[in-house]
This record gives sequence, C-alpha cells and structure tokens, in this order.
Amino acid sequence: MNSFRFIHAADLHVDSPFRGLTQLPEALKDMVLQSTFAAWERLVELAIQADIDFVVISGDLYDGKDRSLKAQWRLQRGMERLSAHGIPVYLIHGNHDPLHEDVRWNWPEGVVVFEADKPRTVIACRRDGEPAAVISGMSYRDSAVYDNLASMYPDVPEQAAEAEQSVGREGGFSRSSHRSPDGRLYRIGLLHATVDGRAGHDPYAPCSKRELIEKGYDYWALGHIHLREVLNEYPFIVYPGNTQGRHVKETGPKGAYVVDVDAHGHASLQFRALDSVRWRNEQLEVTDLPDLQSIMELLDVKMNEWRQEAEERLTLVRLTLTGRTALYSELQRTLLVQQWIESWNQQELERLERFGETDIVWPVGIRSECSPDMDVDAWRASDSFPGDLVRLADESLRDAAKRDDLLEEALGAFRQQPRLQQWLAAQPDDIRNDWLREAMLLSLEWLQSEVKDA
Ligand SMILES: [Mn+2]
Repeated sequence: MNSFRFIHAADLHVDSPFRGLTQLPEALKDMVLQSTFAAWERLVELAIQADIDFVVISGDLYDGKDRSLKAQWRLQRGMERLSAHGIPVYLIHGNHDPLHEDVRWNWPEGVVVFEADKPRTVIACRRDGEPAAVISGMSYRDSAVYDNLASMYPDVPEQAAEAEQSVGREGGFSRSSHRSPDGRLYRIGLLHATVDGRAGHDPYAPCSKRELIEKGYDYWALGHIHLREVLNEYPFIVYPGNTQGRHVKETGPKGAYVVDVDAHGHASLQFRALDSVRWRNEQLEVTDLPDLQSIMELLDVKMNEWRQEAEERLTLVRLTLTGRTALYSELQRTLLVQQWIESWNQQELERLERFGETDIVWPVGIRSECSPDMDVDAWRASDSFPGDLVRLADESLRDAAKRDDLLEEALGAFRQQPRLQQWLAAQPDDIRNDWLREAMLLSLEWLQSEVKDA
C-alpha cells in the first residue's frame, strides 16, 4: 500500500443564513454571516499548506437545496485553487444540498461528484500519480432519504472501480492508475448518513455501526451529524462535524480531519479547526460568591478566559448563572445581569470599532437559574402554606394549561395593552416555566424572611 494524506470534511453549510441573530451589532453579524465561507477558504488553504493528496467532503456543502449563486461561486473559486495545485476533491451531496437536475454545476478538473442514482467507485491517486485509495460514494437525490445506502456500496470496491474505468469513468485527474506494489488499496466510503440512530437528528440513510465495520472498508468518511466523533478505529468510522458552528448547540472548535495513512494502512487523524466564530454554552456557579461585585468579577474573568481560548476568533456565548445564593432577590431586583451586559458589550464594541480587534466575546443570552439560599425540598415536604405554594408550582410546571391559567390571572393587567398582550402570548414554554419558578422562589423567600422576622 502507498502512504498518503487526505482531508476529511463534511457539512460545510456554506451561506448559512444564521437566522435569529437580530440582536447582534452589524459588524459582528457580518463576521458571523461570512463564517461558513471563511471555513471553506481555510479548508482550501489547509489542503494546500499541508501537502494533501486529496480532499473528501461527505455532503451538505450548501445549506439550502437551492444553493445561492454566491455560495456556488465561492466554492468554485476554492475548487479552482485546489485544481491549480493538483489536489482532487471527491464529494457527495447530502440532505441539505441534494443533487437534483436543477442544480448542475461545472466544477473544474479534478472535482469528482458522486451521482445520486447508485454508488460509484473511483481510484484516488497521490499527487505523484501513485494509486492510494479506492473511494465509493453516493449523493442524495432528495432532501429526505430513508434507504440504507451503505448496504448498496460494493463489497469489493476495487472491482467496481475497474468496471467503471472500463466504461471511461475516471476519478480526479486522469493519471496512470496501475495497482500499488502489493495490489492493495485503502478503501474509503463517503456516506451522508445516520449511524445507529441519533436523538434529534433526521434518520436519513440509516445504517448500523456493526454493518459498516463488516463491510470491509478501511475508512468510513461520514457526514450529517454535526458533532465530531470517531465512532470506531480499524475500520475508522468518522464524523468530522461541521466546519463552522451555526448556533449555540454547535459549541466548541469546528473543522476537519487531516488523515495520514502509512504503507501498512495505519491511519492517524489530526483535527484542524477551521471556524472563525465559536459558540459556547456556559454555566457559572455563583453559590459561594459573597456579593454582586464578585459575580460581575467572575463574569469578566470567564469572558476573558474564553477570549484567550478562542485565539483571535469571535466567541458567542450563552450564559446561565446557577447555584443557591443569598443574593437571589438582590440579583432580581438590581437587574445585575442586564447592567453587566450593557457595560461588557460597550467595552467589546469599543475594542472592535476603535481598535479593530476580532477576538470579541459576545453574550447571546444570559439567564439566571439560581435559587434562593433555602431548602425548597424541605418546604415541599412540609404541611404548611409555603409547602402548598411549592406543590402548586410543581403541579403547574407539569401541566401547561394550569400554568397558563395562573399566569393569565397574575398578568391580567397587561391585557389592556395590546402589544404587551401580543408579546406575552408569543413567549415559549421554557420562558413561562421560568416565570412561574421565579415567582414561586421569590414568594418563598419572602415568606421565609417573614417567618424569621416574626
Ligand atoms: Mn448537515
């Protein structure tokens, strides 16, 4: 077997619209909107700098079925750079960018798009023309594919590749594709699929890990699940994750794998970050903090820590304050969180606008899940008025109709105001639950202090 090096990427989602970032200042919104394009350009740069033999992309290059021209054009420019450097790209289309008749596009020489009718198999060569791998792949024709595609992939891909060559289908750049010295080629399967079912993901092209292992391939280059994960080694079954996080549930570094395969078929994977905007979802424990000043200090310290970790990138962070604190009602009353955000954001805008810094850390939501410093469970178990209050709140949190009745009663005064009424009606369940829980805790805290004072 010949040693070689390739990049495995998936789920580029170029030109993602990033809806729901209306609160962001324009300059930051621009950085976010550019980020999926930027990740692609970094991928191209990485392929050129790291002396890659070829690139594989396992679906969802575009975010939408009707790819924007802008997205196609930026991909085209990158493909041209790779082509000029003699680096072929093997790609399939997934559920976000199915390969239907209206989206034909002429890529430069060296770009191989696997069709949607059935799996195809090609031989990928090193840049010196030596054969390296045999690659099977298949695109989606529609945005929902429920067939097990993996089961259709050839069991002996070398034979399938030979058959395709005999009818003139060649992969990458046309090169002499004689066999490697020991007649063995590294087997790669490009597949956009859900392996072993995943909660919260469309079960497209379902298959099992066991089945992929038994297929006899060396490396399953998967796409679809945006969370990076190596499901198995020998054979490798790999989700590289998306190249750029698109919302607060896609946290942490995002990028692609550089895979080195040696002459014995041993692979080593190296993750390389390609993102320019990084998402975080962080909980801050405030239990032991003595006063409001120390909470603000903690917020500042953490934000600056995340700035360091992001290495020049923009960080968008969702913050949740947690823990039991004697400062509970003070936190609510002073609107500390809002006041801290205003001063933090002011500082960040200044860094961006006056000094042109890009390593901005911006809160995209902050909430408090703190509870007062008291034993709610003890009250819950007690035969008392506060006990009734806790149990009523529990019950209403389980029963949405009951909860809404309570809120309706408490917030009745706002109904006179059409816009307020509209806003109230639009609030989702989790916000309503927060209100109810907070009302219960504040009442409980007040009741408890009354008892103490008496
Ligand atoms: Mn995707």
